[in-house]
Amino acid sequence: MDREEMCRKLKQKLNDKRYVHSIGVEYTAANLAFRYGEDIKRARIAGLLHDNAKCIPTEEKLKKAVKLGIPVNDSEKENPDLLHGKLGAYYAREKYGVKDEEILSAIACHTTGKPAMTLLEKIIFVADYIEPNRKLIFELTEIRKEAYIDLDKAIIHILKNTLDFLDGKKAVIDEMTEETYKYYIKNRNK
Ligand code: DGI
Ligand code: FE
Ligand code: FE
Repeated sequence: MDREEMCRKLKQKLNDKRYVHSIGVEYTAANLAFRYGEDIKRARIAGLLHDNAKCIPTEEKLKKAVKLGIPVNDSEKENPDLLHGKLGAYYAREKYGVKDEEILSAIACHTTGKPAMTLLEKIIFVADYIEPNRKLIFELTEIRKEAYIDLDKAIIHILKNTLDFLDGKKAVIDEMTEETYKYYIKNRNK
């Protein structure tokens, strides 16, 4: 499927704000790909499609994941919006014709990250957070700079902010978010 067709389809699935965000992640991922030597086309596709399942109603996300045989953990049951990455990877394959497993896995893990991410996974994780349409969240200006200097440092900074934010609102923290943070504290730039 070419980009134009992907965009047409995506636009039907997302609200305007989410669509604009997706285009922002596409271009930011392309920029990070220039900087770190990732394939630009793959970075763009993963960025464009990363949130394709975001606008499915919350309870539907859970129902669809169960129906499709996607493993659902306790924190995802509690907060089914966390499933939009895994569902998004499924739809990218089935509805957008993406066959590249690395693109699919970058979509699947973009919300929590995971230990030992590939370069493409890291790029999507960071691009999602720093893209230009994001409202100015805490320390975003710094994180944007870091992203182009030291990608792992930016990942740690993003996870730290997310964990603090979730702690502050007493949200259930997914074990993968926690594990990713611990992993990158220990294994930064290894
Ligand atoms: O889909 P986006 O809004 O572009 O970004 P995202 O996929 O990173 O999702 C961000 C949301 O996910 C944000 O509200 C924080 C939340 N989140 C990230 N990790 C966890 C989490 N929520 C819970 N409950 N637990 C987590 O571990
Ligand atoms: Fe997302
Ligand atoms: Fe996003």
